[in-house]
Amino acid sequence: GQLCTPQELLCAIKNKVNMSTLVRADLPQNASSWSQYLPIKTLQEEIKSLGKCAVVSSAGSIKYSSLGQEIDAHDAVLRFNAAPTRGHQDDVGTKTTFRLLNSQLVSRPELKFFEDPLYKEGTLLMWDPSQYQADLDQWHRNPDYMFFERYSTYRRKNPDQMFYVLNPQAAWQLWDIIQQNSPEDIHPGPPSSGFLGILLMMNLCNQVDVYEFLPSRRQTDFCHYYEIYQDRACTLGAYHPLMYEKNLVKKLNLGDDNSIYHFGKVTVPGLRGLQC
Ligand code: NCC
Repeated sequence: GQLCTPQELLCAIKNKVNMSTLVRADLPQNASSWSQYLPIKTLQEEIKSLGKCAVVSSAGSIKYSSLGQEIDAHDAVLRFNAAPTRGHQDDVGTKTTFRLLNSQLVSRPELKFFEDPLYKEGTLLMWDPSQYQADLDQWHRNPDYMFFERYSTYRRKNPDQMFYVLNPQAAWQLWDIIQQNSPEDIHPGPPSSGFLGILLMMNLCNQVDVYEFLPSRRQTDFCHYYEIYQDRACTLGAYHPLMYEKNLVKKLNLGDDNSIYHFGKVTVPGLRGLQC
C-alpha cells in the first residue's frame, strides 16, 4: 500500500469513514420491526460538540496506573464492553459518558447484558460487523449477530437510556484505510471496538486522549484490567487487526513517546476543525 502523512490519514478518516449512528428513517419500515426502537436523531446531531474526551481501553496494562483522576477530568469518557469502574476507580476513573458494545455482548444471554447494572450508566452504542462492502439492506438480512430482538427488548425496558447503533459500513470503511496504510496484506477482520471508539470520539470531540490502547511500560499478558484471563492476542490482535490499528494511532499522536511509555497515553485531534 501507499503510506501517507498524518494529515492525509486524518482526512481519509474524516472523509471516508461514516461514523454516524443509525436512525429510524435509515431502514425500510416494513423490513424491520426493531428499527422503530432506533433513535430519531443521530448521536452527532444530539451531542453537537465536546471538548476534551478520554477513551479508556480495557487492557490489563491500565491496572496500577493511577490514571483515574486524570481520566475523570475529561468532558466525556468512553469505555468498552464489560469494562467496569467499580473496584478500579484509582486506575480507570468513575465517569462513564459512553459505552461501546459489540453485538456479541448484546446478543449472547450468558454475557448478562440485561442483568448487569454496569450497562445502565451513560449512553450506549453498539456495533455489528457487516460483510465486506455490504449495504445497509444486505447487512440487515445477514448481521454478524442477530441482535435485533435483544436490542428491542432492552430499549422497551430502558426507554430513557440512549442506545445507538453505529452505521455498519463504518467498520470496513475503516479497515480499507488500515489496509491502505499498512506495508503488507492484512487479514479481513473488522477493526476492534477500541479503534472504532477512538474514531467515534474524534468525530464528537475537539481532542481525544486515549489510554492504554498503545501499551505503556506496564504492558502485560493479562487481557483485561478486571480479569485474570491471559492472552497475548488481546493486545496485538488475532481476529481484529489490532497491531495495524495501533500503528495508525501512533502515527496520529500529538503527544510524546514518554507519555506512551509512562501512561499509555496518546492524544489525537478531533476531526471537526480539520481542513481537508
Ligand atoms: O476485550 P475487549 O474487545 O472488550 O476490549 C475493548 C478494547 O480494548 C482494547 N484492548 C483490550 C485489551 C488489550 N489487552 N488491549 C487492548 O488494546 C481493544 O481495542 C479492544 O477493542 C472488542 O473489540 O469488542 C473486544 O471484545 C471482546 C469481548 O467480546 C467483549 O469483551 C465482551 O465480553 C472480544 N473477546 C472475545 O470475544 C473473547 C475481543 O476479541 C474484542
